[in-house]
Amino acid sequence: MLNKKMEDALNQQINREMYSAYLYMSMSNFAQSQGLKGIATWFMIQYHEEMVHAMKFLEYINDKGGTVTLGAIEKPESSFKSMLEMMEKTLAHEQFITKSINDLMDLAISEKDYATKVLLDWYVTEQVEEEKNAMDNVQMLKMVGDKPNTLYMVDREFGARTVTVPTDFSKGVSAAMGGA
Ligand code: OFO
Repeated sequence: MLNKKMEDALNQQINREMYSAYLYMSMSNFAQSQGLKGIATWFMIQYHEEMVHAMKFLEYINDKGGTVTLGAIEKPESSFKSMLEMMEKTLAHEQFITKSINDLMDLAISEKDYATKVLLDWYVTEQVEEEKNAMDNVQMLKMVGDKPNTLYMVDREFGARTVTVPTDFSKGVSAAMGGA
């Protein structure tokens, strides 16, 4: 059983993960509109990662006999001054998500909800990677300069990213991730 406080907080986090997916879908679309197909690919893969984050919480609530409550997803920004600004906003968003996961962890500990704490350990580790990726991207864009001709060169590098997470949740996200 999940207590109500924990259940509400996990449901709120599903919404935040879905917003993350929506935000990165929007960023991908913006990159596409600027002719930067590689950056668009990078953000679509990020979208898939966020869907996994959301689905893992959803599946966990169901596994614990709780109730999943889906809320409205906020409208994401759809236009950016530059690719650098978009990446800086990605980093700021990931820092916000890290804080949100840490708050959930504080709650799990104070509620002595050890099962949820084990689930959250996965997200704590994941957020280290999420922030690192965003920081690396910001640094790269600062180094090469945020001009169309140099962006064209790094665009291929962004486009080399491949999907490493499941994209088919029809049999559940845990099954798709091999029980992880
Ligand atoms: Fe990008 O980590 Fe989930 O939201």
